[in-house]
Amino acid sequence: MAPDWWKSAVVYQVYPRSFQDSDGDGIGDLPGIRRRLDHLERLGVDVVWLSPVYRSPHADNGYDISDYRDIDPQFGTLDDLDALLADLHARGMKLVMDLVVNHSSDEHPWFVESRSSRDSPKRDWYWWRPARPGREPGTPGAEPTNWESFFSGPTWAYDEATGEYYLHLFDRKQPDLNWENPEVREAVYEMMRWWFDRGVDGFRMDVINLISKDLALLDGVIAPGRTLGDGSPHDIGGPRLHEFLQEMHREVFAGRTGLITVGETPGVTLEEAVLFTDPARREVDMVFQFEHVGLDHGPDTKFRSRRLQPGELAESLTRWQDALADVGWNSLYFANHDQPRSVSRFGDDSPVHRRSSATALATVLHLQRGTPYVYQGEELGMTNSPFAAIDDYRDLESLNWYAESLAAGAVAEDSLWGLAAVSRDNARTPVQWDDSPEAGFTSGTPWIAVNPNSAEINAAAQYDDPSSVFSMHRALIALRHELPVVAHGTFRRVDAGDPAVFAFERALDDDRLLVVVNLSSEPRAVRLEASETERWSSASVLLANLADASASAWADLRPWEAKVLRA
Ligand code: ISL
Repeated sequence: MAPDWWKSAVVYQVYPRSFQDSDGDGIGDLPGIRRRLDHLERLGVDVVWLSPVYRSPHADNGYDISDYRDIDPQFGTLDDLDALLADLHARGMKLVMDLVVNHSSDEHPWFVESRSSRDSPKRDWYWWRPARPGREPGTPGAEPTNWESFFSGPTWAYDEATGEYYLHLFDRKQPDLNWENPEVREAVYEMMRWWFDRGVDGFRMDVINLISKDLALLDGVIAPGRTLGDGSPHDIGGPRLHEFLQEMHREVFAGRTGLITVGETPGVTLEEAVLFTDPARREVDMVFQFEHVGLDHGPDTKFRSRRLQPGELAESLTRWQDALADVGWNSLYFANHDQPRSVSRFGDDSPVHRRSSATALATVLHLQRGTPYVYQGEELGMTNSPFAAIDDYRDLESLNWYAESLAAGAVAEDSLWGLAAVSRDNARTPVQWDDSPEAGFTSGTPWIAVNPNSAEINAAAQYDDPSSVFSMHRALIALRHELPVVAHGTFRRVDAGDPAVFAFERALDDDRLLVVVNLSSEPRAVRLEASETERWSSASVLLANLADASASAWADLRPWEAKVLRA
């Protein structure tokens, strides 16, 4: 197997809680996933990335781990995990686990021991600090820094028993591990080796660019409208980050083959992404960048989002394609368990345009240079959920922000409106398998409501329909496997004379593809330069999302029309 086999692979993300329930408790589980492997095989994906299934109190749906070497009883047992791994391998698919080691759960024995006393041998495994000089410990404003947590409120929790604060960039139940301590690093590496010895094929590394912090722990700037400071310049991309990743590579990956690693790196810049993914540096194979999923965020909070202008998405994607053209590698994604549904956000989920916009987005997703990630339900064109009341939501990020905004005087309807477009729960409703009650997800009551459009949007209705969103993803995935130009070709944006039209060429040796996509709900004219018109004059249609696509590169496009021409 080529060391860069993942360039022609497609990854499918399973969010286990919402994939398939097997025992009627309303929560998806490992035996449930095993039951649905036909779906994944039919789709044609190569790798399954499993969001966390480890033992956890589930403050953040498993991103708060209390035992890295066991499976949470909600999801099954280690035997179930081994069985899933064996099933996937038997079908030629690989399994990637989620590695959440910026923080653990506060219920992890490491943290329990760490908080037990200031003299605990594990005290230094986490970030313990005294109150700000001159301030009464435990009172508002006495936190060691003014940083705001990703999930609202301060990043420091006061521990009365020992009179100090611990750092938590996320929830207070997710204390940050201290990577400065070599014992912490060795414990993580040992755990990773343990999973590799068990047979897993890689890791998706949660917020891996947060593991090194600037030891000065300086206050952050307080933006207009906020009361707490922005800690990100001090806690993202810290001074020892690349050193830690290279050490991890030496300690865990050296001598192992056939693996895949992807770092989740919020706020990563183009320049840093090249450093992370330059193979010569031996850090990770690729990273998730966040530029395109931040374009619609409001200035002070993602919950005051705006609709993108035509062209903004394509421009951002092009920048990343160009920056990693020679060195490094992109991960391609429009959706995951933290983002709203891609068809509702970047497409148009109204009945007229839902299918065409979902397939147009799929065309862009799969045909760029990089490794595509499909998030469960995206291959069906699943939409955001019409949650109406705050009680419909489950995610702590949404619930905390709602409470905070009401406390700051916001009107409830406005805050609900903010949540509706952006809440992570949009992506977490159960997968819609068929038109039966609860969409075939569970025989019980689902932990979060099934989207009421499941009778219309579901897997069973799409398998045999060649025009379905599922069929389009399947065809695009097959194209990556069949044509080296999709996996390995160069990328070049082609000016189509209208910012809403995303046109790009992929080329490898003599093979040339032209991808032309109308990323809007209106018809668009295509105006190519004369040299391009000539270049594509004898092209034919390889794939299209609407019937009767014209083979002319310069033909006008219908709303959300997407086509792939081959020279
Ligand atoms: O969704 C976000 C908040 O607006 C992101 O900033 C998200 O918190 C960030 O991408 C990190 O995500 C990862 O780590 C979190 C976890 O809640 C997310 O589910 C995970 O993907 C903490 O482990």
